[in-house]
Amino acid sequence: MNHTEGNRVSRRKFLTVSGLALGAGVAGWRGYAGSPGMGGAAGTAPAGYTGNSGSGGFPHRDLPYAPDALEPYIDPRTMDIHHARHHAAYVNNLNQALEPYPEIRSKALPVILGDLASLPDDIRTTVRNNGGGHYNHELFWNVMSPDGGGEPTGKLAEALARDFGDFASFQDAFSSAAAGVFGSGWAWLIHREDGTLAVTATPNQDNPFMEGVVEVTGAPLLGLDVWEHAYYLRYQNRRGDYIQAWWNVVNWPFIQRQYDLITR
Ligand code: MN3
Repeated sequence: MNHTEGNRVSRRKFLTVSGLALGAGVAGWRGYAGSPGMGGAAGTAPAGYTGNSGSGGFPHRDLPYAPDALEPYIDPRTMDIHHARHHAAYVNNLNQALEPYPEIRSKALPVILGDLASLPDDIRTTVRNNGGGHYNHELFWNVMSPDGGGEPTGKLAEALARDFGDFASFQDAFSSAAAGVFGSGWAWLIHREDGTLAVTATPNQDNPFMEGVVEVTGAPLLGLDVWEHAYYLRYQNRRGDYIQAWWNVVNWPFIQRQYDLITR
């Protein structure tokens, strides 16, 4: 592909992704989340693109596998506490904050997170922290699998090679970003609005949808939780060991499906 063609494709992708991630109404996200192939492992609901279709608030879905399924890389007690307590608290706090605001609550979560500036002052920080927390964790459970590890194939593999040189270089960049988070936060592989892939990191529960909050925005494809609650029981202070072990559970087929949907 020559340079001109590349630019044209990037512009088309920009329109697609910005429509899905940030600019469009709920329908765009619902359509995306409901597309074939978006189901997570074990037939769970579409993940990572949390839509809220009911009046009861955002649902806290079950893990898509048993808490001990990611052994020996992540221990079951960590998985259980992380999902049933930490993640549940984010969901509850988010729903509580949005309870008086049914119009906001009816939107898909990426749409809400993409425009935090438009929220009422009294809930903006709560939604940033807990909406981010909910989104990030739902994605996190689904980018992992007991059948994980290895490398991606197809269009995603080509894009990683295009933007990072090769898979190993991408992995190094991602691991370095995760290791470099000071305190609590996340490392990300994102699809940027110009069509390129990038590795970023965010503090706390911020995520790449948060226009005006994070430096580099995009649609998150892969996220790694490096809060101590994600690894301390087994790894204590050895975050680097956790990061290296985690590659063994990365669910590349799921991530590839998301990438294919974003870029089709
Ligand atoms: Mn966490």
